[in-house]
Amino acid sequence: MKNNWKSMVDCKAYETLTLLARSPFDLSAENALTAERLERFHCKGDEFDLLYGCQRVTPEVLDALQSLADECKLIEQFEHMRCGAVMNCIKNFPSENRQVLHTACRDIFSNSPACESATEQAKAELASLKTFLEELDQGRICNEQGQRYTTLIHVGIGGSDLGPRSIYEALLPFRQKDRVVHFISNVDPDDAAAVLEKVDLSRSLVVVVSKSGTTLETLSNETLVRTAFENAGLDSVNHCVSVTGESSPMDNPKRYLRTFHMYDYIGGRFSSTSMVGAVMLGFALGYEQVVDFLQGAANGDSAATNRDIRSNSALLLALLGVWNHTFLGMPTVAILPYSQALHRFPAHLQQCDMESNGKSVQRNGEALQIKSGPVLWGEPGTNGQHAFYQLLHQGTEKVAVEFIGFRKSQRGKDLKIEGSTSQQKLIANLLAQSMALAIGKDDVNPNKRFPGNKVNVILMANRLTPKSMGALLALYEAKIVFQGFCWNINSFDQEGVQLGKVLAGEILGAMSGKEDENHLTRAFLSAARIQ
Ligand code: G6Q
Repeated sequence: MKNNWKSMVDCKAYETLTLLARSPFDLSAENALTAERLERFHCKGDEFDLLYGCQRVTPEVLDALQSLADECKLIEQFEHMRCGAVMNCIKNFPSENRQVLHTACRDIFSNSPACESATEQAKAELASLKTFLEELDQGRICNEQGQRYTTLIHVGIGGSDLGPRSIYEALLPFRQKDRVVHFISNVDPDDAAAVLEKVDLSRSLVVVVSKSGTTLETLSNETLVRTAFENAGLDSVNHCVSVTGESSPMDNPKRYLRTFHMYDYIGGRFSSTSMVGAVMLGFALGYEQVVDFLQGAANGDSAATNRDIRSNSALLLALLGVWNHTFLGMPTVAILPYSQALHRFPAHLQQCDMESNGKSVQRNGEALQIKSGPVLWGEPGTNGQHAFYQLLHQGTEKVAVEFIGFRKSQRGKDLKIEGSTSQQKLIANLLAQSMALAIGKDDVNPNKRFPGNKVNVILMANRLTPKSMGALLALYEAKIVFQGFCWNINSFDQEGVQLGKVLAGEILGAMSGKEDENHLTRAFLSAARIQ
Protein backbone atom coordinates (compact mmCIF):
# COMPACT_ATOMS: atom_id res chain seq x y z
CA MET A 1 0.00 0.00 0.00
CA LYS A 2 1.27 3.46 -0.80
CA ASN A 3 -0.23 4.91 2.38
CA ASN A 4 -1.86 7.69 0.44
CA TRP A 5 -5.47 6.97 1.29
CA LYS A 6 -7.45 10.01 2.30
CA SER A 7 -8.36 10.59 5.91
CA MET A 8 -12.04 11.40 6.33
CA VAL A 9 -11.17 14.86 7.69
CA ASP A 10 -9.82 15.77 4.25
CA CYS A 11 -13.09 14.84 2.56
CA LYS A 12 -15.75 17.29 1.44
CA ALA A 13 -18.32 14.99 2.99
CA TYR A 14 -16.66 15.51 6.37
CA GLU A 15 -17.66 19.19 6.26
CA THR A 16 -21.17 18.32 5.13
CA LEU A 17 -21.56 15.79 7.94
CA THR A 18 -20.17 18.26 10.50
CA LEU A 19 -22.89 20.71 9.46
CA LEU A 20 -25.62 18.07 9.44
CA ALA A 21 -24.55 16.93 12.91
CA ARG A 22 -25.62 20.31 14.31
CA SER A 23 -29.27 19.32 13.98
CA PRO A 24 -29.57 15.56 13.77
CA PHE A 25 -32.94 13.88 13.28
CA ASP A 26 -34.99 13.90 16.48
CA LEU A 27 -36.22 10.38 17.17
CA SER A 28 -38.26 11.58 20.13
CA ALA A 29 -40.33 14.11 18.13
CA GLU A 30 -43.99 13.29 17.73
CA ASN A 31 -44.53 10.69 15.00
CA ALA A 32 -40.83 10.62 14.20
CA LEU A 33 -40.90 6.85 13.94
CA THR A 34 -43.33 5.92 11.20
CA ALA A 35 -43.88 2.59 9.49
CA GLU A 36 -42.57 4.21 6.34
CA ARG A 37 -39.33 5.29 8.07
CA LEU A 38 -38.77 1.83 9.57
CA GLU A 39 -39.34 0.20 6.16
CA ARG A 40 -37.14 2.67 4.38
CA PHE A 41 -34.21 2.44 6.78
CA HIS A 42 -33.90 -1.29 6.41
CA CYS A 43 -30.97 -3.00 4.71
CA LYS A 44 -31.62 -6.57 3.61
CA GLY A 45 -28.70 -8.96 3.97
CA ASP A 46 -28.06 -12.57 3.05
CA GLU A 47 -28.48 -13.67 6.67
CA PHE A 48 -28.94 -10.49 8.70
CA ASP A 49 -31.23 -7.56 8.04
CA LEU A 50 -30.05 -4.24 9.44
CA LEU A 51 -32.88 -2.07 10.82
CA TYR A 52 -31.64 1.46 11.30
CA GLY A 53 -34.78 3.59 11.58
CA CYS A 54 -33.74 4.34 15.17
CA GLN A 55 -30.59 6.18 14.09
CA ARG A 56 -30.48 9.96 14.03
CA VAL A 57 -30.16 9.99 10.26
CA THR A 58 -32.06 11.45 7.32
CA PRO A 59 -31.70 10.64 3.61
CA GLU A 60 -29.38 13.67 3.47
CA VAL A 61 -27.11 12.22 6.14
CA LEU A 62 -27.06 8.89 4.32
CA ASP A 63 -26.12 10.63 1.07
CA ALA A 64 -23.27 12.38 2.86
CA LEU A 65 -22.13 9.07 4.40
CA GLN A 66 -22.20 7.57 0.90
CA SER A 67 -20.00 10.44 -0.33
CA LEU A 68 -17.66 9.87 2.60
CA ALA A 69 -17.39 6.18 1.69
CA ASP A 70 -16.69 7.11 -1.93
CA GLU A 71 -14.17 9.84 -1.14
CA CYS A 72 -12.30 7.63 1.35
CA LYS A 73 -12.42 4.83 -1.23
CA LEU A 74 -13.55 2.40 1.46
CA ILE A 75 -14.53 -0.33 -0.96
CA GLU A 76 -11.31 0.02 -2.97
CA GLN A 77 -9.32 -0.31 0.24
CA PHE A 78 -11.33 -3.36 1.29
CA GLU A 79 -10.72 -4.93 -2.12
CA HIS A 80 -7.00 -4.11 -1.91
CA MET A 81 -6.91 -5.77 1.47
CA ARG A 82 -8.62 -8.90 0.16
CA CYS A 83 -6.22 -9.05 -2.78
CA GLY A 84 -3.16 -9.05 -0.54
CA ALA A 85 -1.97 -5.42 -0.34
CA VAL A 86 0.40 -4.71 2.55
CA MET A 87 -1.93 -2.71 4.78
CA ASN A 88 -0.59 -3.49 8.23
CA CYS A 89 1.97 -0.69 8.25
CA ILE A 90 2.70 2.91 9.25
CA LYS A 91 4.46 5.02 6.64
CA ASN A 92 8.12 5.87 7.37
CA PHE A 93 8.20 3.93 10.64
CA PRO A 94 9.12 0.34 11.40
CA SER A 95 5.90 -1.66 11.58
CA GLU A 96 4.65 -5.19 11.06
CA ASN A 97 4.49 -4.46 7.34
CA ARG A 98 2.19 -7.33 6.51
CA GLN A 99 -0.67 -8.25 4.26
CA VAL A 100 -4.09 -8.56 5.87
CA LEU A 101 -5.72 -11.69 4.52
CA HIS A 102 -8.10 -13.21 7.04
CA THR A 103 -10.73 -13.06 4.28
CA ALA A 104 -8.68 -15.55 2.23
CA CYS A 105 -9.44 -18.26 4.84
CA ARG A 106 -13.04 -18.36 3.62
CA ASP A 107 -12.60 -17.28 0.02
CA ILE A 108 -12.59 -20.97 -0.85
CA PHE A 109 -15.90 -21.16 -2.70
CA SER A 110 -15.07 -18.88 -5.60
CA ASN A 111 -13.38 -19.90 -8.85
CA SER A 112 -11.42 -16.67 -8.80
CA PRO A 113 -10.44 -15.93 -5.18
CA ALA A 114 -9.21 -12.42 -4.42
CA CYS A 115 -5.78 -13.69 -3.34
CA GLU A 116 -5.15 -17.05 -4.91
CA SER A 117 -1.92 -17.93 -3.09
CA ALA A 118 -3.41 -17.33 0.37
CA THR A 119 -6.60 -19.20 -0.50
CA GLU A 120 -4.51 -22.14 -1.74
CA GLN A 121 -2.81 -22.23 1.66
CA ALA A 122 -6.19 -22.07 3.39
CA LYS A 123 -7.49 -24.94 1.26
CA ALA A 124 -4.41 -27.03 2.00
CA GLU A 125 -4.89 -26.52 5.76
CA LEU A 126 -8.58 -27.39 5.46
CA ALA A 127 -7.74 -30.56 3.55
CA SER A 128 -5.33 -31.56 6.29
CA LEU A 129 -7.96 -30.78 8.93
CA LYS A 130 -10.50 -32.92 7.06
CA THR A 131 -8.10 -35.87 7.05
CA PHE A 132 -7.35 -35.37 10.74
CA LEU A 133 -11.05 -35.29 11.62
CA GLU A 134 -11.70 -38.44 9.59
CA GLU A 135 -8.87 -40.18 11.41
CA LEU A 136 -10.42 -39.15 14.71
CA ASP A 137 -13.90 -40.30 13.64
CA GLN A 138 -12.62 -43.63 12.41
CA GLY A 139 -10.57 -44.16 15.55
CA ARG A 140 -7.29 -44.19 13.64
CA ILE A 141 -6.20 -41.43 15.99
CA CYS A 142 -7.13 -42.62 19.44
CA ASN A 143 -5.81 -42.90 22.97
CA GLU A 144 -3.49 -45.49 24.49
CA GLN A 145 -6.42 -47.89 25.05
CA GLY A 146 -7.72 -47.51 21.51
CA GLN A 147 -10.62 -45.32 22.67
CA ARG A 148 -11.83 -42.27 20.76
CA TYR A 149 -11.22 -38.76 21.98
CA THR A 150 -14.32 -37.08 23.35
CA THR A 151 -12.84 -33.91 24.86
CA LEU A 152 -10.76 -31.12 23.39
CA ILE A 153 -8.86 -28.68 25.56
CA HIS A 154 -8.22 -25.49 23.59
CA VAL A 155 -5.24 -23.57 25.03
CA GLY A 156 -4.64 -20.03 23.74
CA ILE A 157 -5.18 -16.41 24.65
CA GLY A 158 -6.39 -13.16 23.07
CA GLY A 159 -7.07 -13.69 19.39
CA SER A 160 -6.24 -17.37 19.85
CA ASP A 161 -9.06 -17.74 22.36
CA LEU A 162 -11.82 -15.12 22.28
CA GLY A 163 -13.20 -15.64 18.78
CA PRO A 164 -13.10 -19.46 18.86
CA ARG A 165 -14.58 -19.57 22.37
CA SER A 166 -17.45 -17.22 21.53
CA ILE A 167 -18.25 -19.19 18.37
CA TYR A 168 -18.13 -22.54 20.17
CA GLU A 169 -20.53 -21.21 22.79
CA ALA A 170 -22.76 -19.84 20.05
CA LEU A 171 -22.98 -23.16 18.23
CA LEU A 172 -23.27 -25.63 21.13
CA PRO A 173 -26.51 -27.24 19.86
CA PHE A 174 -24.68 -28.22 16.64
CA ARG A 175 -22.08 -30.25 18.52
CA GLN A 176 -21.47 -33.86 17.54
CA LYS A 177 -22.57 -36.48 20.01
CA ASP A 178 -19.98 -37.10 22.73
CA ARG A 179 -17.81 -34.13 21.84
CA VAL A 180 -17.05 -31.33 24.26
CA VAL A 181 -14.50 -28.49 24.28
CA HIS A 182 -12.97 -26.68 27.25
CA PHE A 183 -10.85 -23.55 27.04
CA ILE A 184 -7.84 -22.45 29.04
CA SER A 185 -6.52 -18.94 28.44
CA ASN A 186 -5.63 -17.01 31.59
CA VAL A 187 -2.21 -17.47 33.17
CA ASP A 188 -4.13 -17.57 36.46
CA PRO A 189 -3.37 -21.17 37.53
CA ASP A 190 -6.98 -21.58 38.63
CA ASP A 191 -8.11 -21.37 35.02
CA ALA A 192 -6.15 -24.49 33.99
CA ALA A 193 -6.86 -26.25 37.29
CA ALA A 194 -10.62 -25.79 36.92
CA VAL A 195 -10.57 -27.42 33.48
CA LEU A 196 -8.14 -30.18 34.43
CA GLU A 197 -10.32 -31.08 37.41
CA LYS A 198 -13.31 -31.86 35.23
CA VAL A 199 -11.88 -33.72 32.25
CA ASP A 200 -10.90 -37.33 31.71
CA LEU A 201 -7.37 -36.81 30.44
CA SER A 202 -7.17 -40.22 28.85
CA ARG A 203 -10.01 -39.25 26.46
CA SER A 204 -8.76 -35.68 25.94
CA LEU A 205 -6.94 -34.07 23.06
CA VAL A 206 -5.29 -30.70 23.52
CA VAL A 207 -4.97 -28.04 20.84
CA VAL A 208 -2.36 -25.45 21.73
CA VAL A 209 -3.00 -22.33 19.66
CA SER A 210 -0.39 -19.63 19.33
CA LYS A 211 0.53 -17.85 16.14
CA SER A 212 3.90 -16.77 17.55
CA GLY A 213 4.48 -19.92 19.57
CA THR A 214 6.05 -17.73 22.26
CA THR A 215 3.15 -16.34 24.31
CA LEU A 216 3.89 -16.57 28.02
CA GLU A 217 0.37 -17.44 29.13
CA THR A 218 -0.12 -20.13 26.51
CA LEU A 219 3.26 -21.76 27.05
CA SER A 220 2.74 -21.77 30.84
CA ASN A 221 -0.71 -23.33 30.43
CA GLU A 222 0.63 -25.87 27.95
CA THR A 223 3.23 -26.92 30.53
CA LEU A 224 0.54 -27.22 33.23
CA VAL A 225 -1.55 -29.39 30.94
CA ARG A 226 1.35 -31.55 29.76
CA THR A 227 2.44 -32.07 33.35
CA ALA A 228 -1.06 -33.26 34.22
CA PHE A 229 -0.80 -35.85 31.40
CA GLU A 230 2.61 -37.01 32.53
CA ASN A 231 1.37 -37.24 36.14
CA ALA A 232 -1.47 -39.44 34.90
CA GLY A 233 1.06 -41.71 33.19
CA LEU A 234 0.09 -40.53 29.70
CA ASP A 235 2.44 -39.41 26.95
CA SER A 236 1.42 -35.82 26.27
CA VAL A 237 2.81 -35.87 22.72
CA ASN A 238 0.07 -38.35 21.77
CA HIS A 239 -2.56 -35.95 23.07
CA CYS A 240 -1.34 -32.57 21.82
CA VAL A 241 -1.78 -30.85 18.47
CA SER A 242 -0.76 -27.30 17.67
CA VAL A 243 -1.94 -24.40 15.56
CA THR A 244 0.89 -21.99 14.94
CA GLY A 245 2.88 -19.98 12.44
CA GLU A 246 5.23 -21.84 10.10
CA SER A 247 8.61 -22.40 11.75
CA SER A 248 7.50 -20.99 15.11
CA PRO A 249 8.86 -22.82 18.20
CA MET A 250 5.55 -24.73 18.24
CA ASP A 251 5.96 -25.97 14.67
CA ASN A 252 7.69 -29.06 16.02
CA PRO A 253 6.60 -32.62 15.11
CA LYS A 254 8.53 -34.04 18.07
CA ARG A 255 6.20 -32.26 20.47
CA TYR A 256 2.86 -32.46 18.67
CA LEU A 257 0.83 -35.24 17.11
CA ARG A 258 -0.16 -32.86 14.30
CA THR A 259 0.48 -29.20 13.50
CA PHE A 260 -1.84 -26.88 11.58
CA HIS A 261 -0.59 -23.58 10.26
CA MET A 262 -1.75 -20.04 10.29
CA TYR A 263 0.10 -17.37 8.43
CA ASP A 264 1.57 -13.98 9.34
CA TYR A 265 -1.00 -12.28 7.13
CA ILE A 266 -3.81 -13.32 9.50
CA GLY A 267 -4.11 -11.12 12.57
CA GLY A 268 -4.84 -12.95 15.83
CA ARG A 269 -8.17 -11.22 16.48
CA PHE A 270 -9.23 -11.86 12.87
CA SER A 271 -8.18 -15.51 12.95
CA SER A 272 -11.41 -17.33 13.89
CA THR A 273 -11.96 -18.62 10.36
CA SER A 274 -8.37 -19.87 10.09
CA MET A 275 -7.15 -23.07 11.73
CA VAL A 276 -7.22 -21.10 15.02
CA GLY A 277 -10.99 -21.59 15.11
CA ALA A 278 -11.40 -24.39 12.59
CA VAL A 279 -9.54 -27.16 14.45
CA MET A 280 -11.67 -26.69 17.56
CA LEU A 281 -14.89 -26.25 15.56
CA GLY A 282 -14.09 -29.24 13.38
CA PHE A 283 -13.62 -31.42 16.47
CA ALA A 284 -16.82 -30.16 18.06
CA LEU A 285 -19.18 -29.80 15.12
CA GLY A 286 -17.65 -31.87 12.32
CA TYR A 287 -16.13 -30.77 9.03
CA GLU A 288 -19.38 -30.01 7.17
CA GLN A 289 -20.48 -27.49 9.77
CA VAL A 290 -17.09 -25.77 9.54
CA VAL A 291 -17.66 -25.43 5.80
CA ASP A 292 -21.12 -23.90 6.46
CA PHE A 293 -19.56 -21.46 8.89
CA LEU A 294 -16.93 -20.47 6.31
CA GLN A 295 -19.64 -20.17 3.65
CA GLY A 296 -21.53 -17.69 5.81
CA ALA A 297 -18.37 -15.64 6.31
CA ALA A 298 -17.48 -15.79 2.59
CA ASN A 299 -20.96 -14.54 1.65
CA GLY A 300 -20.55 -11.76 4.21
CA ASP A 301 -17.24 -10.69 2.65
CA SER A 302 -18.75 -10.60 -0.85
CA ALA A 303 -21.71 -8.57 0.41
CA ALA A 304 -19.26 -6.12 1.99
CA THR A 305 -17.87 -5.17 -1.43
CA ASN A 306 -21.09 -3.45 -2.56
CA ARG A 307 -20.48 0.27 -3.08
CA ASP A 308 -24.03 1.29 -2.23
CA ILE A 309 -24.09 1.88 1.53
CA ARG A 310 -27.85 1.31 1.61
CA SER A 311 -27.33 -2.27 0.37
CA ASN A 312 -24.16 -3.15 2.29
CA SER A 313 -24.89 -3.81 5.97
CA ALA A 314 -21.24 -4.01 7.08
CA LEU A 315 -20.39 -0.71 5.42
CA LEU A 316 -23.58 0.93 6.61
CA LEU A 317 -23.06 -0.28 10.19
CA ALA A 318 -19.52 1.11 10.05
CA LEU A 319 -20.64 4.48 8.72
CA LEU A 320 -23.51 4.79 11.19
CA GLY A 321 -20.91 4.08 13.87
CA VAL A 322 -18.68 6.84 12.49
CA TRP A 323 -21.67 9.22 12.39
CA ASN A 324 -22.50 8.45 16.02
CA HIS A 325 -18.93 8.47 17.32
CA THR A 326 -17.13 11.12 15.30
CA PHE A 327 -19.98 13.49 14.51
CA LEU A 328 -22.49 13.02 17.34
CA GLY A 329 -19.83 12.40 20.01
CA MET A 330 -20.98 9.06 21.41
CA PRO A 331 -18.07 7.50 23.25
CA THR A 332 -19.31 3.94 23.66
CA VAL A 333 -21.12 1.18 21.80
CA ALA A 334 -23.11 -1.53 23.56
CA ILE A 335 -23.46 -4.86 21.76
CA LEU A 336 -26.64 -6.42 23.08
CA PRO A 337 -27.46 -9.85 21.64
CA TYR A 338 -30.94 -11.14 22.42
CA SER A 339 -29.52 -14.64 22.30
CA GLN A 340 -27.97 -16.43 25.24
CA ALA A 341 -25.80 -18.40 22.82
CA LEU A 342 -24.01 -15.18 21.90
CA HIS A 343 -23.07 -14.43 25.49
CA ARG A 344 -19.31 -14.36 24.73
CA PHE A 345 -19.64 -12.53 21.42
CA PRO A 346 -19.43 -9.01 22.92
CA ALA A 347 -16.17 -10.09 24.60
CA HIS A 348 -14.79 -11.18 21.24
CA LEU A 349 -15.87 -7.92 19.60
CA GLN A 350 -14.33 -5.98 22.47
CA GLN A 351 -10.96 -7.31 21.42
CA CYS A 352 -11.55 -7.27 17.70
CA ASP A 353 -12.76 -3.67 17.72
CA MET A 354 -10.76 -2.03 20.51
CA GLU A 355 -7.42 -3.69 19.73
CA SER A 356 -7.91 -2.77 16.07
CA ASN A 357 -9.21 0.76 16.35
CA GLY A 358 -7.91 1.97 19.71
CA LYS A 359 -5.15 3.95 17.99
CA SER A 360 -3.94 7.54 17.97
CA VAL A 361 -1.48 7.56 15.07
CA GLN A 362 -2.55 7.80 11.45
CA ARG A 363 -1.27 5.48 8.74
CA ASN A 364 1.02 8.28 7.56
CA GLY A 365 2.68 8.41 11.00
CA GLU A 366 1.05 11.68 12.02
CA ALA A 367 -0.97 12.13 15.19
CA LEU A 368 -4.69 11.56 14.75
CA GLN A 369 -6.70 14.80 15.04
CA ILE A 370 -10.06 13.15 15.64
CA LYS A 371 -11.20 10.36 17.92
CA SER A 372 -10.58 6.78 16.81
CA GLY A 373 -12.52 3.72 18.00
CA PRO A 374 -15.18 3.84 20.71
CA VAL A 375 -15.32 1.73 23.86
CA LEU A 376 -17.24 -1.48 23.21
CA TRP A 377 -19.04 -3.57 25.78
CA GLY A 378 -22.18 -5.64 26.18
CA GLU A 379 -24.15 -8.55 27.60
CA PRO A 380 -27.10 -10.51 26.33
CA GLY A 381 -30.65 -9.21 26.72
CA THR A 382 -32.88 -9.63 28.60
CA ASN A 383 -30.37 -10.09 31.46
CA GLY A 384 -28.86 -6.69 30.65
CA GLN A 385 -32.29 -5.07 31.05
CA HIS A 386 -32.23 -6.05 34.71
CA ALA A 387 -28.70 -4.74 35.09
CA PHE A 388 -27.41 -1.68 33.23
CA TYR A 389 -30.25 -0.54 30.93
CA GLN A 390 -31.12 2.12 33.52
CA LEU A 391 -28.03 4.00 32.37
CA LEU A 392 -28.94 3.54 28.71
CA HIS A 393 -32.38 5.09 29.23
CA GLN A 394 -31.80 7.75 31.87
CA GLY A 395 -28.06 8.07 32.43
CA THR A 396 -25.89 10.97 31.34
CA GLU A 397 -23.57 8.91 29.11
CA LYS A 398 -24.52 8.56 25.48
CA VAL A 399 -24.39 4.95 24.35
CA ALA A 400 -24.97 3.77 20.78
CA VAL A 401 -26.66 0.38 20.92
CA GLU A 402 -26.38 -2.54 18.51
CA PHE A 403 -29.04 -5.18 19.14
CA ILE A 404 -28.68 -8.65 17.62
CA GLY A 405 -31.73 -10.89 17.44
CA PHE A 406 -33.17 -14.01 15.83
CA ARG A 407 -36.72 -14.71 14.72
CA LYS A 408 -36.46 -18.34 15.81
CA SER A 409 -34.86 -19.90 18.85
CA GLN A 410 -31.78 -21.97 18.22
CA ARG A 411 -32.83 -25.16 19.97
CA GLY A 412 -36.54 -25.01 19.17
CA LYS A 413 -37.52 -26.07 22.69
CA ASP A 414 -40.07 -23.55 23.82
CA LEU A 415 -43.47 -23.33 25.44
CA LYS A 416 -46.41 -21.00 25.26
CA ILE A 417 -46.78 -19.53 28.73
CA GLU A 418 -49.53 -17.00 29.36
CA GLY A 419 -50.22 -16.61 25.66
CA SER A 420 -46.70 -16.29 24.27
CA THR A 421 -43.59 -18.39 23.80
CA SER A 422 -40.34 -17.43 25.46
CA GLN A 423 -38.89 -16.61 22.03
CA GLN A 424 -41.76 -14.20 21.44
CA LYS A 425 -41.12 -12.63 24.83
CA LEU A 426 -37.44 -12.27 23.95
CA ILE A 427 -38.16 -10.58 20.61
CA ALA A 428 -40.87 -8.39 22.14
CA ASN A 429 -38.33 -7.15 24.65
CA LEU A 430 -35.75 -6.44 21.97
CA LEU A 431 -38.20 -4.42 19.87
CA ALA A 432 -39.56 -2.66 22.96
CA GLN A 433 -36.08 -1.59 24.05
CA SER A 434 -35.24 -0.30 20.60
CA MET A 435 -38.47 1.71 20.55
CA ALA A 436 -38.18 2.96 24.14
CA LEU A 437 -34.62 4.17 23.66
CA ALA A 438 -35.61 6.03 20.51
CA ILE A 439 -38.92 7.67 21.39
CA GLY A 440 -38.61 8.06 25.18
CA LYS A 441 -41.56 9.20 27.28
CA ASP A 442 -42.46 12.47 28.91
CA ASP A 443 -43.68 12.66 32.50
CA VAL A 444 -44.42 15.42 35.00
CA ASN A 445 -42.19 13.56 37.42
CA PRO A 446 -38.63 14.22 36.18
CA ASN A 447 -37.43 10.96 37.69
CA LYS A 448 -39.86 9.03 35.50
CA ARG A 449 -39.01 10.93 32.33
CA PHE A 450 -37.30 9.10 29.44
CA PRO A 451 -35.53 11.59 27.17
CA GLY A 452 -35.40 9.21 24.17
CA ASN A 453 -33.33 10.03 21.11
CA LYS A 454 -31.00 7.18 22.07
CA VAL A 455 -29.70 5.64 18.89
CA ASN A 456 -29.77 1.95 18.15
CA VAL A 457 -29.77 -0.56 15.31
CA ILE A 458 -31.16 -4.07 15.13
CA LEU A 459 -29.38 -6.89 13.32
CA MET A 460 -32.03 -9.56 12.77
CA ALA A 461 -31.60 -13.06 11.30
CA ASN A 462 -33.79 -16.15 11.19
CA ARG A 463 -31.78 -18.44 13.40
CA LEU A 464 -28.30 -18.75 14.85
CA THR A 465 -26.59 -21.50 12.81
CA PRO A 466 -22.99 -22.11 11.72
CA LYS A 467 -23.74 -20.20 8.51
CA SER A 468 -25.36 -17.18 10.16
CA MET A 469 -22.60 -17.15 12.80
CA GLY A 470 -20.02 -16.96 10.01
CA ALA A 471 -21.98 -14.12 8.43
CA LEU A 472 -22.20 -12.21 11.73
CA LEU A 473 -18.48 -12.57 12.33
CA ALA A 474 -17.58 -11.38 8.83
CA LEU A 475 -20.02 -8.47 9.12
CA TYR A 476 -18.36 -7.20 12.29
CA GLU A 477 -14.84 -7.82 10.99
CA ALA A 478 -15.65 -5.76 7.90
CA LYS A 479 -17.30 -3.04 10.01
CA ILE A 480 -14.13 -2.68 12.10
CA VAL A 481 -11.91 -2.56 9.02
CA PHE A 482 -14.10 0.07 7.29
CA GLN A 483 -14.05 2.27 10.39
CA GLY A 484 -10.26 2.02 10.63
CA PHE A 485 -10.05 3.15 6.99
CA CYS A 486 -12.30 6.13 7.75
CA TRP A 487 -10.16 7.19 10.68
CA ASN A 488 -6.99 6.51 8.63
CA ILE A 489 -5.45 4.27 11.26
CA ASN A 490 -3.71 0.91 11.01
CA SER A 491 -6.33 -1.44 12.44
CA PHE A 492 -4.06 -4.46 12.19
CA ASP A 493 -1.27 -4.01 14.74
CA GLN A 494 -1.38 -3.79 18.57
CA GLU A 495 1.75 -1.98 19.78
CA GLY A 496 -0.20 -0.77 22.82
CA VAL A 497 0.02 -4.21 24.46
CA GLN A 498 3.83 -4.31 24.47
CA LEU A 499 4.84 -2.04 27.36
CA GLY A 500 2.89 -3.98 30.00
CA LYS A 501 4.41 -7.27 28.75
CA VAL A 502 7.96 -5.88 29.09
CA LEU A 503 7.35 -4.49 32.57
CA ALA A 504 5.73 -7.77 33.70
CA GLY A 505 8.91 -9.52 32.55
CA GLU A 506 11.03 -7.11 34.64
CA ILE A 507 8.84 -7.58 37.71
CA LEU A 508 8.97 -11.38 37.31
CA GLY A 509 12.76 -11.15 36.99
CA ALA A 510 12.91 -9.19 40.24
CA MET A 511 10.51 -11.59 41.99
CA SER A 512 12.64 -14.59 41.09
CA GLY A 513 15.84 -12.77 42.06
CA LYS A 514 17.22 -13.02 38.51
CA GLU A 515 17.25 -9.29 37.94
CA ASP A 516 18.05 -6.37 40.18
CA GLU A 517 14.93 -4.52 41.22
CA ASN A 518 14.79 -1.00 39.90
CA HIS A 519 13.35 1.56 42.31
CA LEU A 520 9.92 1.55 40.72
CA THR A 521 9.67 -2.26 40.64
CA ARG A 522 10.69 -2.31 44.30
CA ALA A 523 8.11 0.35 45.17
CA PHE A 524 5.28 -1.53 43.47
CA LEU A 525 6.24 -4.91 44.95
CA SER A 526 6.52 -3.40 48.38
CA ALA A 527 3.21 -1.48 48.17
CA ALA A 528 1.45 -4.69 47.13
CA ARG A 529 3.20 -6.63 49.93
CA ILE A 530 4.63 -9.13 47.44
CA GLN A 531 7.86 -10.81 48.51
C1 G6Q B 1 -4.62 -10.26 18.36
C2 G6Q B 1 -3.42 -10.09 19.12
C3 G6Q B 1 -3.32 -10.91 20.37
C4 G6Q B 1 -2.85 -12.34 20.13
C5 G6Q B 1 -2.49 -12.97 21.47
C6 G6Q B 1 -2.02 -14.38 21.33
O1 G6Q B 1 -4.82 -9.74 17.31
O2 G6Q B 1 -2.34 -10.24 18.29
O3 G6Q B 1 -4.52 -10.96 21.10
O4 G6Q B 1 -3.82 -13.08 19.47
O5 G6Q B 1 -1.50 -12.20 22.08
O6 G6Q B 1 -0.89 -14.43 20.50
P1 G6Q B 1 -0.37 -15.80 19.97
O7 G6Q B 1 -1.41 -16.40 19.09
O8 G6Q B 1 0.89 -15.47 19.22
O9 G6Q B 1 -0.11 -16.67 21.16
